[in-house]
Amino acid sequence: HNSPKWPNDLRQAVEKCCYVKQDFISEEEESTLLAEVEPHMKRLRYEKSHWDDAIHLYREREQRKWRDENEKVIEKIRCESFGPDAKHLTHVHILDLHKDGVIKPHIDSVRYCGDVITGLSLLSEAIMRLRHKDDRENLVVDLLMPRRSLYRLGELGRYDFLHEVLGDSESVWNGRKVPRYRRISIICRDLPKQCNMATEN
Ligand code: AKG
Repeated sequence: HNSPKWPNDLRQAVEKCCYVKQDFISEEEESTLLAEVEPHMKRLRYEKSHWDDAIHLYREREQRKWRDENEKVIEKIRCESFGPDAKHLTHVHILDLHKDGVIKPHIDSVRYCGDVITGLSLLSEAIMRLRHKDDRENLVVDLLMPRRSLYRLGELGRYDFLHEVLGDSESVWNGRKVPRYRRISIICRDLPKQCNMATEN
């Protein structure tokens, strides 16, 4: 996607606020998170999306309280991805994407999320594709998210780019087929800006 149509510095700007950190958690940390998350997930059915939904074949839940060892991991995510003054959403979003599931291009509503979306990829690697809202075909950045990596989507990349998680058939990285298995993401966000402004309205 090295299109010549990228305006000056836009690519560097988006890569600065949207990135992946490999091996962000250990195998043991992944297992400990899964041990807490899996029993809840297994009780839920995978949902097929409605016509206007961005996600296909998923199940999800929100969690506020974590076992101590997992709370430390959640803290580590927040420390990495947010500034010191961030106002965090207290609940963490757990999204279980079926191996045939996809997340279609979307921008998270400003009603539900502030400047940053950040998460861990458990169980499977996957590719996240960012597409600029004004030129979805040419201004495209792919992020490879290996198993146990952290991704951060912030600021410019969160507001001006749609993001999606590719399905198995589309997942190719530098000519290598990236098998997309079932993937669980553990996602932290900050408070929507409107929440911060609520007292002014
Ligand atoms: C979102 O929360 O807007 C996503 O697209 C989730 C991405 C993920 O599964 O990590």
